[in-house]
Amino acid sequence: MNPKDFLPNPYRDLPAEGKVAWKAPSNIALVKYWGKKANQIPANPSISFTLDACATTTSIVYSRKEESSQFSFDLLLDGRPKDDFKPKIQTFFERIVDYVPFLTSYHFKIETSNSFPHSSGIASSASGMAALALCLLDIERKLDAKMDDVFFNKKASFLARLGSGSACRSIEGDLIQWGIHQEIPTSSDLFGIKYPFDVDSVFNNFHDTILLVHKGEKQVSSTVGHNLMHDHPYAARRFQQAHDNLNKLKEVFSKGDLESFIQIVESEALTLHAMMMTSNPYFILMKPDTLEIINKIWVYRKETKTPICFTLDAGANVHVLYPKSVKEKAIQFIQNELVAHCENGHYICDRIGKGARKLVENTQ
Ligand code: 2P0
Repeated sequence: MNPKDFLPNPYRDLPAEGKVAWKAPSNIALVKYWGKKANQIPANPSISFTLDACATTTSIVYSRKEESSQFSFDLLLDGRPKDDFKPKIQTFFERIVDYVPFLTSYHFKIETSNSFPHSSGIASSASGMAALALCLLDIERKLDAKMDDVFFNKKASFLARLGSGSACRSIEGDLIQWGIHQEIPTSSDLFGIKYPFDVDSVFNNFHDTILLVHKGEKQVSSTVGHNLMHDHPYAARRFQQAHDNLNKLKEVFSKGDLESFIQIVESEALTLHAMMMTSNPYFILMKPDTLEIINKIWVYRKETKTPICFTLDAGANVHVLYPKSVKEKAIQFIQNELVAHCENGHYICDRIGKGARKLVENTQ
């Protein structure tokens, strides 16, 4: 497909008003997206587990306004105006208006809230942009009765990507791949797809316990980090490595090979942070407690042979991944040894999820 396929036919009758609401989950990448080209095109393919508990709920009440090229919207986070988020939404609207041209015909009241605590260091951009994209596309679906679920999910992912790259992996569950890969014929740079190959049942019920090591704002945003991959001395090799790791995962997933899964996932996490440490300017997002946790996981795994591993996002928090079959042991270990490294002892128990869901029937 190409971007033109997402341009709608001219609208006939725009309703006067309406309401939509969606809940979209966050996701955690196994093979990481780090580096991008123009128009939110990823420099390398990635794959992620869709999460369940960490999610954003967004509702939009829309009402007709005078036609003009200006956007008009209010933004509320947890019921309070959140004006510092507005520039990001404005930029998002500018990027997607060609694909959802009704944006200039309405005033939107956007209300949003996250299931995870404020400033937890968990990025809300993936779930937030996914929920917003789904609400907007749902408004368009009311105008185009022919839009089926397959196209709806593709276009929602396409729009979400233009808000935040990783958001395109937060529409569906439970294993989502994004970015062209030679061995995955249906893969696309424009939207995420459900992983199309066999996946052993050991991966069906994976858990992700997120250890909140550092809850403050990070010193370098992901968008800045992505841009530092331009002219990065190791960029070309890193992008190739992501392709190679996706190749290796095909057999790992089909065979349920947890040992190789752990090796690839942990290597991806450390490579992501190695890219940050070797960019110009260089930076470090891990904290001493991040490293303590990693070392303890390694020791525990060696001593007990429990298939438990870590991955990292662009921050200091640690995602501890393990299959459901070892849940009791893993939680015990986390509580006994790892929680002490979390800020105020805080952590979030999450697991693989099935994707976004609609909350309120469109009332127009
Ligand atoms: C990922 N991350 O694959 C990687 C790994 C963080 C670490 O994608 O600039 O918020 O909005 O496209 O998607 C975070 O970057 O960046 C990210 P933008 P995004 O999940």
